[in-house]
Order: sequence, then structure tokens, then C-alpha cells
Amino acid sequence: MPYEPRKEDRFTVGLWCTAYGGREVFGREVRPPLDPMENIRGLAACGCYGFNFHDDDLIPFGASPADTDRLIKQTLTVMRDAGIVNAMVTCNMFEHPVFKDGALTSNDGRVRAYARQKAMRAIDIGAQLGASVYVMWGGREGLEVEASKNPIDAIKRYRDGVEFLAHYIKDNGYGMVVAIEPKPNEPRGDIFLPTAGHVLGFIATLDPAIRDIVGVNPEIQHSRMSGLNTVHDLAQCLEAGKLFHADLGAQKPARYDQDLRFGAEDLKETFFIVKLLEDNHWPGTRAFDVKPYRQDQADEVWDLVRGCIRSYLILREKVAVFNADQEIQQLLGALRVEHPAGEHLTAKQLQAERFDPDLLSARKLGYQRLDQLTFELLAGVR
Ligand code: GCO
Ligand code: MN
Ligand code: MN
Repeated sequence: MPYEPRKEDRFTVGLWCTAYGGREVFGREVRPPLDPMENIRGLAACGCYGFNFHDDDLIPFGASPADTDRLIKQTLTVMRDAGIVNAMVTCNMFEHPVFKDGALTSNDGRVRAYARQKAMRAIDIGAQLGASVYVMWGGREGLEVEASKNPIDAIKRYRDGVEFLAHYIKDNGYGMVVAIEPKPNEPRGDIFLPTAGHVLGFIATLDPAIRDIVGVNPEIQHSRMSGLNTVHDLAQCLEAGKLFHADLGAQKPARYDQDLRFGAEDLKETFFIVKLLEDNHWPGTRAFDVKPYRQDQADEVWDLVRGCIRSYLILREKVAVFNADQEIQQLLGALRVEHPAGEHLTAKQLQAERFDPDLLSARKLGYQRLDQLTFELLAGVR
């Protein structure tokens, strides 16, 4: 069957995605709760290689150590029977009122310490389930009242928190990497580390002893909320060797975080995201962070999962068609012109070199044709 996922395609979905009951600011749940074990089995049945989870998605907040152990054992059994792995773990540091004014960046040192403790527990649970990535999304690390937090203190606290947790992972030999997930706003008016660029800059300031295991988890939706080019966001993380995870979904710009089905918006940009990941043989999982519509019935959450996977595989096929398209490749090939001396002209040689700017600017680039061909290929008429 075409577009059927295989395990080696490494598709993953967050448990919170399929379990999303539809609660939002204006309305209550529209679907019954989804049991986490059923959730994991459902994702496996859709052809997922793995699942991602927040500690509280799997182990209810405040569960005793005995209940935690029992649930971990149960999860491992379900995973083995269903043939699915745990790819990523993350800590819910946004839902409980204790985090209402931040977790790792809270002005209250007791809250900051509690946040670290909760994160360590999440990491321990992830390690037992085999997670190789720990995502840090600081949903509450921000403010509405500018006077309430010193932004420099907040960044310093953030750094201390990230370094502490990265050391914890290393000291325990967990072999996990940390992926910080930027977001500009929502649920806070302004969130610290709002974009992938901010996170990359932040990572460069971390303790070198743990810097190698800290990277970025850019999300398509968050990047579009900031009005950025998502392909370039991912590409810069990739080039820096810091693309440790990527949350895939869809989003219209200048709106709340929609977490729409993968491919639902901006088909061309989505195509170039798939092209970037595939052409570069990016080894990470293909992780969907999406929400069912509020209108969906309980069984339709699996249509969401299957649809995201299928759309990715269709776009992956289009990438192969694009790469094999003779006219497109000819146009692209013609764009690259090297200086006869290569890149190695010395400063002295360059000073002596004579350029003809008019000649250089007269070159035809063919972008009208290139974009038309891309459109036609994606529209299925090529
Ligand atoms: C959002 C975020 C979250 C995080 C998740 C992992 O939609 O606002 O993307 O879904 O990815 O909480 O920490
Ligand atoms: Mn996300
Ligand atoms: Mn999101």
C-alpha cells in the first residue's frame, strides 16, 4: 500500500495530542478522556514508531512512588506488546497553579527548586521507558506585567535550570539529549526564549561541560506565530548541529497556537521542511505535535494521526520527484557559478581582481519558472 508508514520512518506523536479533549478558554471538553495505555496502543496501530509524553500524561500528578513504578511497568508491557517505543519525554511545568508565574524562571526560589525536582522525576521516568530526548518547553516562563520580572535575572535562572538538568542527565549516564522548545507567547503574554534563534544564542552561553547535549526543538506552529520562515529556523539549527527534535504541525500566521494537522497550511513551506529533513538525512524522529479539531469525534483523533503520517509520506515522495525533475535540476544547477579561482583568493589577490558588476548583474536567474514548476509539481499537474 502506498504511503503506509514503516517503523524506520520513525513517526512519533505526543500522548497529549490524541488525548486532547477539546478544553480551551471558551469551552469545556468535547471528548471523553483517553486512557494513556489505550492511547499508546492506538498510536502503534496507526503505524507510529514511537510516542512522546509529559510526565503527567502517563503518571497522574502527585502519584506515589509505588503507583509510579506500577504504571511504568504497565507502560513497558503495553509498549512491548504493541511494538512501539518511547522517543521523547517532557515535563509538564505549566498546568498546575504552582507554575502560574513561571517554573525555572519563577521569582520564587522554592518554585524554581520544585520545578527542578519535578523535571528530574520526569527524566527518570523517561529513562526507564527508553526516551532519548528530553524536551523543555517553558510555557509559563514569561510575563504579562513587564515590571514583575527582571528579564536578565530570568535568563540567568533559565540557564541555571537547564544546566542543572543537563548535568543531572549526564551524571546519571542517561544518554539523553535536551531539546529546548521556543515559543513567542501563549499561555504567557511574552515567553522567554521566543524563537529558535534565541535558543541557539542561549545554548552558546551554557556550561561547555553539558553544551553538547543541549539543542533545539523548533516547532512549525511557533515559528509561524512569530512570522518567521520555518524552513530557515530548522535549517539553522541543523547547520549548527543542534536540531535535536522538531515538532511538526501546521499554523496560520498571526493567530493563537493552532496545532493543525501537518500539511494543513502553507503547503509549499511544509514541502521544503520535508525536503530539508530528507535531503539532509536528518536522523531525528518525525514528531507530530498537533491537536484534533474540537469538532472531532473520539475515533477521529486517529484520522488525525494517520493523516499527518500520510501527508508527510506524500510530501516525501514529492521531494524525490522534485530532486529527479530534469528541468528543475537544470535551473538549480545553472544558479551555481564559481569564481575560477575558487574561494581561496587571498586579500592581496582580491584587491588586484577586476570585476564587471554590470556583467554579473545581467545574469538571468529564472525564478519565475522555478517557482511555477514547484507549484505545478505540488499541485499534481507535473
Ligand atoms: C504548545 C507546545 C507543547 C509542547 C509540549 C512539550 O503547543 O504550546 O508546543 O505542545 O510541545 O508541551 O513540552
Ligand atoms: Mn510543541
Ligand atoms: Mn505548539
